[in-house]
Amino acid sequence: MTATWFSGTSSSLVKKHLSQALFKSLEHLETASGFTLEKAIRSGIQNPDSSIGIYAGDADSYQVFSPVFDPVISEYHNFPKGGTHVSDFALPDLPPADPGGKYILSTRIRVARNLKDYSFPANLTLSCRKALEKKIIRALGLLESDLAGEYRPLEDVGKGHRPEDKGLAFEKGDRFQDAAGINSDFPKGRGVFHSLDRKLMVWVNEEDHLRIMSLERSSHLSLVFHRLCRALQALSPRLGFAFDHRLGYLTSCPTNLGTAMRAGVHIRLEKLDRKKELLHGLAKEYHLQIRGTRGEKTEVEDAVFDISNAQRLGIGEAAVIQTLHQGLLAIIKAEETL
Ligand code: CIR
Repeated sequence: MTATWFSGTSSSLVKKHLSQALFKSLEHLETASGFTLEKAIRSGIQNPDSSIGIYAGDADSYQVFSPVFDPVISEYHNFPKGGTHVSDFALPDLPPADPGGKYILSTRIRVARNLKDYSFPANLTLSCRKALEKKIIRALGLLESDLAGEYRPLEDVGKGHRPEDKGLAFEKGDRFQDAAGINSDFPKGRGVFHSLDRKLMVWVNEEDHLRIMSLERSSHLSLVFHRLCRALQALSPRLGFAFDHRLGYLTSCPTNLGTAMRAGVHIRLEKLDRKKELLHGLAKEYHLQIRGTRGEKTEVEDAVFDISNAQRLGIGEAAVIQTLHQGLLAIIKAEETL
């Protein structure tokens, strides 16, 4: 299978940066938790239409297989050789980007986190995934005041047709994650935590150990961000997140490295919907990514766009939010001018 892939036509970054000779020089290596290069690139091999094609099975993968990860990361993130990543959560209060609530429907900021002492989801056994889930549930149970909430195992969500379960569950991963091993034993060992007001949500054992999300129906970016920071401050010392001075927070997919953060809004832009080149120009200027209403690879419905940061590695969290804020102000101004 690997040999056919090397002579095939996949346009993934891993295919571009992994020669057969490099594969041969690394194929005998194993990370601390027994992850191999063959496992790391399985998704790219089984899905030749992958854009990246490689996943990490633990924090050590980024060291042991750095001759292939590094060029993939450099190209995807436009990250220079020898670059470093410094976190910076010191964001001042910002006024809401759309105080009248005319355009922005909601704001959502999520970060991915993995625990440094556990295999990442592509390399987890069922017993390890369950032990990890227990440890995370304990830490989530210690969240206080407005962050306190309830954990629901994914196996139970939807059972009993509780109306409050609506919108809670996450789906089984796609074929790329499936081939990487991320879906193994799904839905066991997975679940969702939510604060009582549902402004904090945590997915446990999806593509990363934790996907921590702060969200609300407003355009108040700094308020949403500061809630997320409070959750991170409480969870981080209890869980010990994998962080590298060069690559930032370590994630299953190299596209999420660095801040591991996606901060975005749902915004209705009826006029810019008919002037897409103007919208895409502004997005480029402010390093933003435009997606369809329901996320990656979906259509724009009712002129509602999902606009979020495109930069993640080599930039601090506060700078990402400030750039998003400035970009949204510019986009709203353009919509109003049209
Ligand atoms: C791929 O290589 O296409 C998949 N493993 C998904 C990569 C993550 N998403 C992305 O590039 N935006």
